[in-house]
Amino acid sequence: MSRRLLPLFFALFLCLPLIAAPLKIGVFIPGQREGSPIYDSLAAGAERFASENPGSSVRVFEAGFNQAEWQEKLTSFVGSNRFDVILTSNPSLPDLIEAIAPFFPSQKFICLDGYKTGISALHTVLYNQTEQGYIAGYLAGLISSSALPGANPQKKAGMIIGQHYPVMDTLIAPGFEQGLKAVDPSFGLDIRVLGNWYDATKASDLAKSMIASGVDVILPICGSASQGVVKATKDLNRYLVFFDSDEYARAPGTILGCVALKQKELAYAKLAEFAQKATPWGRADVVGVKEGFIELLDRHPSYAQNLPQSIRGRMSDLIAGIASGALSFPAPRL
Ligand code: RBF
Repeated sequence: MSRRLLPLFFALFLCLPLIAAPLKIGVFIPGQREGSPIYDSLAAGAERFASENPGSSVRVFEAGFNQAEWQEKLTSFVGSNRFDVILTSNPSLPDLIEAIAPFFPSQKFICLDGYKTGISALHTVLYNQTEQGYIAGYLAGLISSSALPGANPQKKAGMIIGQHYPVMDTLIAPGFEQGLKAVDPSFGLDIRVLGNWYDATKASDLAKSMIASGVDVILPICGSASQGVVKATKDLNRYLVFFDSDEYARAPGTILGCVALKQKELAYAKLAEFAQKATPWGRADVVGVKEGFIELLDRHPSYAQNLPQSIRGRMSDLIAGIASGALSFPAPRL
């Protein structure tokens, strides 16, 4: 080696321990990627990580809608492949992971949208969905109380949910209701349960029936079935607020606000942390607006075009209050 190259060689050698080894990533989707942005963004975050880290690979497995099969499918996904880490997302996954972890002692798991402490093979990150629900509820309350053409004087908002689950019943729905009542304590919340995460026809019927009873703003949390809610609400000239991702383009003028989770960014960040061997195993974290993982998408042209300045101003004040800590929602524990 020439003398001129020697310093470069030593510099590279010293840097080597800092360069993370390529990762084999398994992404377990408890449902389907299509139509559920929370899952699609999870996989997209892993794919971005792999594309930026040469030698890394991602395998995405969709376990489908039959929840009774998830345990077995997770077991065979873990058993049939040698992944450095399994990345997943769902509040019901930590319990399934806890049950199978003892059979795969070297397997590590990262679960977003879940919460469990004390499992040394598992790190979870939950979104503060009381906060997310509150932001969506406050916006829904302002829309319903406004002079917009689809709003009526009745103080009624709705949710169409895939099923009941603890995060829904103790964080999201109470947060949404609190947000509505912060606008006007007389607001009532009508919650309808679909019973699955894909039946768009039934979801459309539920939306129509809610609208007939006086609901003028709906928050759908029902996976790909939300297509039916969008159609019914658009046809009947009422309004939607959305969770999880940027949905404005699906029905401009009907979808008036989106309170997004930065799931792709969180998936990417957690894989980068894993690659640096810095994952806090056994720990359950909670993230929200302050940490940058919950965001009201208020810079989209649709938002400014369809909402009056009076509503946008009150929403900016709310977000500023949460960001400064003036308004805070206790970090939930499940
Ligand atoms: N959300 C979806 O968007 N699509 C789904 O298929 C889906 N399936 C779920 C299954 C179970 C058992 C549970 C507990 C939640 C599910 N969610 C689903 C809701 C998801 O975890 C999250 O609460 C919402 O996306 C709101 O952020």
